[in-house]
Amino acid sequence: MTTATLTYTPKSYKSDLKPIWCPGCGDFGVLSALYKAMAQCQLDPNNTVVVSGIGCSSRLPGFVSTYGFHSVHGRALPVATGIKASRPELNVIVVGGDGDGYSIGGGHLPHAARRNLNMTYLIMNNNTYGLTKGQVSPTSMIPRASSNPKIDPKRWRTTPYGMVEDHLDPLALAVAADCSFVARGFSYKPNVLADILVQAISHKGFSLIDAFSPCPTMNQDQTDDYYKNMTFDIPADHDPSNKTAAFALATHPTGYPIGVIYKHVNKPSMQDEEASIRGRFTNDLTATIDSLFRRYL
Ligand SMILES: Cc1ncc(C[n+]2csc(CCOP(=O)(O)OP(=O)(O)O)c2C)c(N)n1
Ligand code: SF4
Repeated sequence: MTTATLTYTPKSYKSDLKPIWCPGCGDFGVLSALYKAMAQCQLDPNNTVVVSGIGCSSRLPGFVSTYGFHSVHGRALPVATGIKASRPELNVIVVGGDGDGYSIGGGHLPHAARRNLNMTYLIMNNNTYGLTKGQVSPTSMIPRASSNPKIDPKRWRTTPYGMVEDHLDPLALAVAADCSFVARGFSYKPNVLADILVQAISHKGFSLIDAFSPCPTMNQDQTDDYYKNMTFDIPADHDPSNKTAAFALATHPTGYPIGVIYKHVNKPSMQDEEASIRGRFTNDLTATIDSLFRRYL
């Protein structure tokens, strides 16, 4: 498509509200990638809804000029599922933080993967609860308490003696749940993230993108430099349809791969299955009515 034929540009999706995130917050980069991806997909704002939970990152729907739903902490996926199930023609994009999506809302993720509704879930992963002042989230990387870490209590105010729980790996969880599209992005690479988003939005089924998005105010350990040093591009010969290879990448021992990790094409969605029931039910009903007519007329 040439630029001249484009109806929507990234600017078309900007709302009148200015983001109130802290200077240096990674969520700015994620938002700019989302604008670019929406323009590349030429999503009609009148047919698009952005749904979020609660958190700094969950403010995002306010900054996008589509329909939006700033819902309840951890409940973005159920709200989005209801919207997509009742209005399948809408483009549904779900956004939020790692606390929102993997902690209080974590139980919804495998079920969204099972239903495989055609929507995209973009998590801004800053490895902490930003809005509520830096408590540990399920992806926090603070040392374990038993390793007697020297943790600066001013930096990690609610965890001065270290973590008492293990952290979880959201990408491994998503691959294990057979989420039909699993990817990782990084807010400091907005063009790469935009490209991943385009692939996710174009994918038929439920797509999860975990995008590292530094929180310089509450997490001074996972900084932009940390993510820059710890991330690497997925090797060109990686086959995302290979679940075993995807799992190995998702659980890489020394770094975090950026790109599409896993893709299950042609996985049926709940709506495909329901359509098939509807067809069979109509046939059965017609046959029953026919036989009743034959018997009594
Ligand atoms: C039911 C409920 N429990 C707790 C809270 C408090 N709360 C609001 S946002 C938040 C965590 C936000 O962290 P995250 O989802 O990672 O988003 P971030 O702010 O880091 O972008 C919590 C615990 C709430 N609003 N509702
Ligand atoms: S507290 Fe962290 S996540 Fe929230 S706006 Fe500030 S930098 Fe971003």
